[in-house]
Amino acid sequence: MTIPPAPSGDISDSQVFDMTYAGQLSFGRLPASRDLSAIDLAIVGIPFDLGTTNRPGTRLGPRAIREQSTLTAEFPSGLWPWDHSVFDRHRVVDYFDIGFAPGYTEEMLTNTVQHVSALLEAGANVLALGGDHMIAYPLLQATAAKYGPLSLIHFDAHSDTWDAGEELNHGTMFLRAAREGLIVPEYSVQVGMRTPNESHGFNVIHADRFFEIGVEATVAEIHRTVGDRPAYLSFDIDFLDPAFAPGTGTPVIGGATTWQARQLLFGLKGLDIVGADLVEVSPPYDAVTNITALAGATLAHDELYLLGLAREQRASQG
Ligand SMILES: [Mn+2]
Repeated sequence: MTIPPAPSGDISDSQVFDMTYAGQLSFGRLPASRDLSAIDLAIVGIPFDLGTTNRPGTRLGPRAIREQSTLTAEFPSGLWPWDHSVFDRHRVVDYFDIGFAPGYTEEMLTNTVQHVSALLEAGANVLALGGDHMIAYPLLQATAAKYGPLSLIHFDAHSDTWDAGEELNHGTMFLRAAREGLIVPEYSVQVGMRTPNESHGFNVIHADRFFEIGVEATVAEIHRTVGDRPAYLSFDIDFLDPAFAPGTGTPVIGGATTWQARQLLFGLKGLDIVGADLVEVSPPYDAVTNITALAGATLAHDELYLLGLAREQRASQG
């Protein structure tokens, strides 16, 4: 028999690409890059879970989201039902994970600020994958340094504005960020809360009220509150009901469906979203089904579209 010729080319070979269950593990099959001269949108993983007050495991979140993202990114025409592919209109890369020594929280904070600041200074926008919600704090530090005090658009079961003085964890960072002037409560909206806390001046749309007024009125209220101010979009996967997202550290029943979550995100078109995160996916509690990571990957992919549309809007406004 004849021995076939040696294969040529690299591992981006289309046959490998077509296999959703195999191949290179990056968000949406994107190229891995840290070339700051050629990035519009960067996916940045922050595998940190020392800020959680209950069950850990979100350090494994970025990798699990990347794995499920091969399903959301397999269609060349884009993620349904968006009318384009964000990958066609922007240079999107997977910047991969922020490194830090396990146990050294200060190092995570410093390294996150440094990397994200460098990306923002180079003109890119960042979608961060958690990690627990505490990672939003260094992200807000870097983003506010670039864009000024921010509106926060926050989906979550918890308000994360617990008053614990200087203590920084995944339930306190938004009050601390407000006190430090990184975010402005009056121009910020928190949606989905179903745990008790003071509002601290934020516009809080509790889960009960959201179910009462629905997606459309909630979207309208977000637009009214945020206006044309630069906004940071923070999505805690426990905004979803545990039926849709069991794989998270602090689940609370009575949350939204994945469909409602996506409708809410579609409704944010037109807002000047300059930074975003998707946090609190904890794969150890997501065993067998991976549905939490799939929800996380899909919602993160939606957030990427919002970041891209906001870039186009800023460009057209000169
Ligand atoms: Mn949270």
